[in-house]
Amino acid sequence: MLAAAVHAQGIPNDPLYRSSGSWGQSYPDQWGLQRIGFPPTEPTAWTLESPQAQPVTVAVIDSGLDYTHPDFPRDALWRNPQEKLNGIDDDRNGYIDDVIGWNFVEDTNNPWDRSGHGTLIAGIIAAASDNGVGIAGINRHARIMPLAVLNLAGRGRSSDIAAAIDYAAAHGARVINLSFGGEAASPVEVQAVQRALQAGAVVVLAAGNLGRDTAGFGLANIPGVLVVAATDTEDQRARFSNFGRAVSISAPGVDILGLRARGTDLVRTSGAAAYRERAALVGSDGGYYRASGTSFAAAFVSGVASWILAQRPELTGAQVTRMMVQSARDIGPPGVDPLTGYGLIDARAALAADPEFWTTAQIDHVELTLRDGRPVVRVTGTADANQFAAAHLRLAPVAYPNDWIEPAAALTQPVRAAALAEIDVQSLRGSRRWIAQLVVTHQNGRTRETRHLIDLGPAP
Ligand SMILES: [Ca+2]
Ligand SMILES: [Ca+2]
Ligand SMILES: [Ca+2]
Repeated sequence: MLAAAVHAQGIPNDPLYRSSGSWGQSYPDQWGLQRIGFPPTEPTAWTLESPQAQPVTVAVIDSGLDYTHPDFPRDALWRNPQEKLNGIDDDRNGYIDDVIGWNFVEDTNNPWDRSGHGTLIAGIIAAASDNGVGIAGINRHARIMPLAVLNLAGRGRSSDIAAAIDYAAAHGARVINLSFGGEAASPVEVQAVQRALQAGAVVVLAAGNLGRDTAGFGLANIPGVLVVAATDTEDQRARFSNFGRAVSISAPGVDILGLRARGTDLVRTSGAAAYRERAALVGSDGGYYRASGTSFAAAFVSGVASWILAQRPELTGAQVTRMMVQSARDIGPPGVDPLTGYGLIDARAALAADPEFWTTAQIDHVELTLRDGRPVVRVTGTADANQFAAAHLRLAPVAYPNDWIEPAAALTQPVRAAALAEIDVQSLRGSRRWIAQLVVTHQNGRTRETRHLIDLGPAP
């Protein structure tokens, strides 16, 4: 009864969840978890949990998992119900004795984590919560399916990655976490991700840590993939985080605390310069570890996706993806922006979101062209919603960003990847540089905006 009362209260008792400054920093040790809707004070998202919550399988396609970690619950490890440890491929899936997953790197049934990367991710999602030990994970209903594809250097063969994605989808993973950026993806990987999406999985992809635009990246540009950028404690895009039109959403990715796989020192292994050995270890027994990267931002999104599916198993992967994206809290440049996407993931808002609701405000490009021999600025993009009411395009001089003009008529019909407006250049005298703001209004009154710079170049 006591445990039930504690859960009803919703605030876990894990010491590193409640502490701050354990490595001399000014913020809570699990600041990221707290920032996305799970703070240690009411209202916290955990209090919204359904008493009928169901287990949810989450494939962590990564470096493996230390499944013996004392703060990783035994029942948070996925089990293959059709496989026995007997030297026989009982379920005839091509993998002998794959009782808890598979190690594609070593071609064994032991997805042990040698680098520590995958264990950090798994712990963010599913570390034991409210057990009085260490950290709290997001979702105590998550069942982690560890599929090892990354070697010590963090690299994986595309054939292994594709096979692991197929394995995850075939064995009922409702969430697939891919924390390896994936700038150059082979067609086999792209096709495997497309199959997983068609099978109804939520596919979460780290944007990557090169500080680059993800335009042209193989996996990031597959429609339906959730691409996650990393933010810092000020809700700013982390400097290392990749960015671009493909970014869907943001989540904390700086100084993130997780489980340390036994014997690992991830930052050292990844070759960071000026790293003092064991400096990232946390806890008297070194059982915890802190690291930065979009990998861990992706883990937060996977954790929230699985947490929503635990409460509402009837939802499709596309619905869960939409609920998280559409309910994200706007950060960075106003509206949808290429640095942070729709904004910071918000677990409470995502669970409460209407699974059908969506609005899109997107400016693809701006060009100077001629219409009936007169110079015009053509603004192309998408203004749409599941229940579209109207869209407005407004302009303000860069030097006077509050002096909005509305040089074109409001849109009363949705526009998809077509001209939103053609603005007579005559109406843009007075400034060569303008901020264009597209605001889409849903029939429920909610709005979505995005902005784009219009540069007319030097004065003629
Ligand atoms: Ca098998
Ligand atoms: Ca714990
Ligand atoms: Ca924004």
